[in-house]
Amino acid sequence: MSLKALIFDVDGTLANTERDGHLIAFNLAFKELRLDWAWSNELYHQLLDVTGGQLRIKHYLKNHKPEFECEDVDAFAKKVHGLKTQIYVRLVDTGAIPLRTGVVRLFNEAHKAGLRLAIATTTTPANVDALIINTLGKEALDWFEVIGAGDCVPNLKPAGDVYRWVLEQMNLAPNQAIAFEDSHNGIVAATEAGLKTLVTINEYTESHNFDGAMTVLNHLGEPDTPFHLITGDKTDATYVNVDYLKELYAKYC
Ligand code: XBP
Ligand code: MG
Repeated sequence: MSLKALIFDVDGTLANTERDGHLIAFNLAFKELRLDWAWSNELYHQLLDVTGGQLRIKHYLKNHKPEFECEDVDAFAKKVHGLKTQIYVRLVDTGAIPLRTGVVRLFNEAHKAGLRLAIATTTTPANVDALIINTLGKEALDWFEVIGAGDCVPNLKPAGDVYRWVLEQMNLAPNQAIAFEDSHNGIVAATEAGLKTLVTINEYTESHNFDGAMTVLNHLGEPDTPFHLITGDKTDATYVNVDYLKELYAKYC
């Protein structure tokens, strides 16, 4: 067996979309709907334990606004979330959210090396398209053979469904690919699908448990911006490139 594919999470892994996009969009949607809710960064940090925007809204209602009167919680969450998605896409369309360190370089190198690329996320498909188009250009959508998003499977992460779905679409076994994640829920999902994972942390996930990760880094790094190894075997690599991925693959997959 050899390494054939790289499967990327989106939120928190490709870009800091949670802090710079989703949180802002949720709050703007609340305002537009005249809800006197304002999620702070601290609260959002906690709410991120629940993946998926609609589920997050319902969780918030149940646990933080039990007095809120609503006949049909599902329909209400859908309405708020629909508006939030429109606002999020508009925000991404302004170019406000760059990709994280090393992401563009790694996509290019992997693409050139013939590795197959895919996405496995719990977010809404329109959000993924907007991020890719606005950071890499429309043609980059074709770099991703499969985009598995929140609408493809019944159970969101930490369930392994989206990773299993992506592997099935690509006709790959789990030990032919590597997953890229930033969160505990993400690594649990990838591991449940049988994948080995490289983790890049961010401000919301730095204290998460990443047991089972091949390696945990602060970011993917660049030739002039080395990554910081948080956990994992020592390596001569200073940034994540195809050679380093092959080194990890040979050791763990
Ligand atoms: C991402 C999420 C998403 C986003 C919001 O998790 O939990 O819910 O916060 O997206 P992961 P939507 O990075 O593990 O895929 O509002 O479109 O659901
Ligand atoms: Mg994530």
